[in-house]
Amino acid sequence: MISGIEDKALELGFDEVGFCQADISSITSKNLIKFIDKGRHGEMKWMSDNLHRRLKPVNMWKDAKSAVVVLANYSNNQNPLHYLKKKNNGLISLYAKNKDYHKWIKGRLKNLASWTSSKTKVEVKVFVDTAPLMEKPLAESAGLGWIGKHTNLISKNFGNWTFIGIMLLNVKIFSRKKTIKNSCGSCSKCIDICPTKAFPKPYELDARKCISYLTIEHKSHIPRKFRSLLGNRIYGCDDCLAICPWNKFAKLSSHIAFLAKKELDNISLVKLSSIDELEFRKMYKGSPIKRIGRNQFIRNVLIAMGNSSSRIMIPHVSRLIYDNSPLVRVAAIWALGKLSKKIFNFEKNKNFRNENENDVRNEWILMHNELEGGFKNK
Ligand code: B12
Ligand code: SF4
Ligand code: SF4
Repeated sequence: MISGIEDKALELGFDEVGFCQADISSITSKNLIKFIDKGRHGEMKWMSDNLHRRLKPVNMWKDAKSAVVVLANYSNNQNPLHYLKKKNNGLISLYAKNKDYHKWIKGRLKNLASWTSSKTKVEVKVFVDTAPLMEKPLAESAGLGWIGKHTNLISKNFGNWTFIGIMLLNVKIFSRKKTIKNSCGSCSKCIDICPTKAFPKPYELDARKCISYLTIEHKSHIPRKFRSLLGNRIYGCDDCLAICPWNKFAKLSSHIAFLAKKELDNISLVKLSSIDELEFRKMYKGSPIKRIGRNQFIRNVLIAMGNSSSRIMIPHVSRLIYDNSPLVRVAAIWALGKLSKKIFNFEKNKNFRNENENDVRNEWILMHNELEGGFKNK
């Protein structure tokens, strides 16, 4: 049975397959509790709400005995770190430059599940990210890689650029692969490069400080202390993965669905700042970016514009001071303050009195104080 499932999974397009018991160690469960207790999940309320279910796969499905774990390679041979210097362009993390991986993986896992049920009497259930199984520890137990200091799974076949998918079964099957020894050694490149210092310790992440969380999961205003650190990253962040020396094993993905779409790759911030709701939905149809909606996306674009030090941005940022969304207006005020004190003061004099939203009024005041407190601008 085991080789049949493996062959079928590879035939469906997955790049690697492993098997393990449907269980995670008690240390992993305890660490998940610590993570939640410390509030490191931030606004991702589903994590605390589903805590009990996530502690063990059997809490999700009581009959679960083993797990089929699949990897999908999404490397497009780009080094995202090179694009950080292109300050007038928005940097979208590698995983989001084309199709939504949830759909890609889920579709194939469902096919694998139907195939398995048709060939055997085994019962199966599939999980991808949206269902909150602990995927990385299962992938590690299945011998597909090790969890690095940056908290992600590293594969000796594909480096850092893999998605994980899981299918649970109600029968026991044993892994044929040995677990892979953690090979981080004394390296600390991922910890050192993190722009927001999101790792309290190696192997621990405070999601609230991670740019991936701030740009995607955090729905309200990005806390002021992180805004400058975002640089031109407008959706997710790849720095800790991209710096990892084990990317020497990365290979170009054979899945067209994950290769960077030209129109989503390093687009001009000016162009992005002008898109309305309809254009946003059209542009990001089928992409994970669509999930955050136009206002949150423009919020991120504006923070990047504020970080660009580029005067060509000023008229485009000024226009968004008049946007209907308070989320957008706050980010526009911040960006304008970063780009030009003179135009900031002009717009403030024009708009402050008429502003009804407290958050937006507050941003005018905070930025004004920041500029009067010695902020230098050309
Ligand atoms: C929530 C989540 C996030 C959060 C939190 C990230 C994180 N490291 O947990 C945010 C939004 C920040 C995020 C970002 C990213 N994510 Co994400 N994310 C998830 C999700 C849905 C759940 C992960 C989870 O349970 N985290 C909770 C914590 C507790 O887990 P953990 O970090 O693994 O914690 C372990 C250890 O670090 C340690 N530990 C942690 N905290 C503490 C605290 C103490 C005190 C102690 C002692 C120990 C300890 O013990 C824990 C248990 O083993 C998974 C999918 C899934 N269902 O598993 C995808 C997943 C992990 N993400 C993925 C990806 C691709 C990303 C990004 C690369 C996307 C991007 N480019 O922007 C970044 C990477 C950032 C990073 N360095 O991790 C992939 C990773 C694939 C892989 N090869 O590992 C996954 C598996 C999705 C998938 N199906 O492929 N993600
Ligand atoms: S994804 Fe970026 S912000 Fe998040 S931990 Fe890695 S380097 Fe830090
Ligand atoms: S950069 Fe170094 S420490 Fe971080 S995950 Fe890669 S090998 Fe491990």
